[in-house]
Amino acid sequence: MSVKPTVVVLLLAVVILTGIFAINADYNTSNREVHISSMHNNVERSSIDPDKFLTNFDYGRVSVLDDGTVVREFTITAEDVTLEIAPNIYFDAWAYNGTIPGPTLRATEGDMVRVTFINNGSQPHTIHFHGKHPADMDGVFPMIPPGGMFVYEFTAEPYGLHLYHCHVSPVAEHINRGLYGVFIVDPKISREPAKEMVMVLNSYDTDFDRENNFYTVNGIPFHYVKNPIEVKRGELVRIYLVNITELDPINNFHLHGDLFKLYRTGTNHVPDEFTDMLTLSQGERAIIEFRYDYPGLYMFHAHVIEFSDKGWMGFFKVVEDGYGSDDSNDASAINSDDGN
Ligand SMILES: [Cu+2]
Repeated sequence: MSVKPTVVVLLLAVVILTGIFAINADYNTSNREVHISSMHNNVERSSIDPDKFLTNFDYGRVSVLDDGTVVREFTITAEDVTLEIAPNIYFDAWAYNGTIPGPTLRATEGDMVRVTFINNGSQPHTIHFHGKHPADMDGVFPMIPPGGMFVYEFTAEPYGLHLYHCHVSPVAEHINRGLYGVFIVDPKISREPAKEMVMVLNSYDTDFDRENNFYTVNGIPFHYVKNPIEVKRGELVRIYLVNITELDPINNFHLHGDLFKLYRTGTNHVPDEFTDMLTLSQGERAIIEFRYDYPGLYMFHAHVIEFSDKGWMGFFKVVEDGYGSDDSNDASAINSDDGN
């Protein structure tokens, strides 16, 4: 007599649980083969802010030693943080200073750089800087445990566009989780004044199956499609471009409507190439410079179409005003006299 209600309850439980698993499976499938639309709303609640990151340079707390050496002190904290990396996609990140990418550190060649690293995360981490420095400042050893601290100190050299990232194994996961940033060393002989910006090409494998689900510039897919970057016709634009994409062997950058001067690793005042296509492997970076001659909306994107379909795409909005271009934006300057 009492069996019938029990069977009903069991059947109901089976139906409900099947529904839950079906929803989960559905979510996982769509997450793995994600195609978010570039027409989606902006991410509103994330601490990732590509507009702020684009032109935000951290020059550190500055002091000068008796011998005239400029000291630049930075503090970087690693932490576990859940970030909204695309509309309604939340990612359990490990991040420097709570965001992806970490802050863009900037010094001039010859400066003393002192970075206090505090690990508030749940995993051991380090900061490995690209550039010249002693072995004990290389950020491979020692690993800094949760709750630990370490001070990295070295002379900023050579001038160029470098990067930093965690070097704890498995390094691919520590990078995929978000532990990287840009390190710019300016030459003592300044570059020409320009509208400067930083672009980090990255990716997220959000389900940890070693296939990337999202590709971005500066942390949020399609951000600069929805929020085009405004530049003036004729003004010199300089981009510090870094590729930290994991799991795919290459990434690239294609500019529409113009060509750019290419300075590989930013370690020379003379451009290496005049082109509209740049392919970078993991950890590679370059400075590019260009001026638009015509107003309008111009796309920039990965020429790997899978990457641009999954978020690596943006627009420059070129507006009238400020036209004063000399004719330095042509190929004739390439490999001419050494301006170094
Ligand atoms: Cu790490």
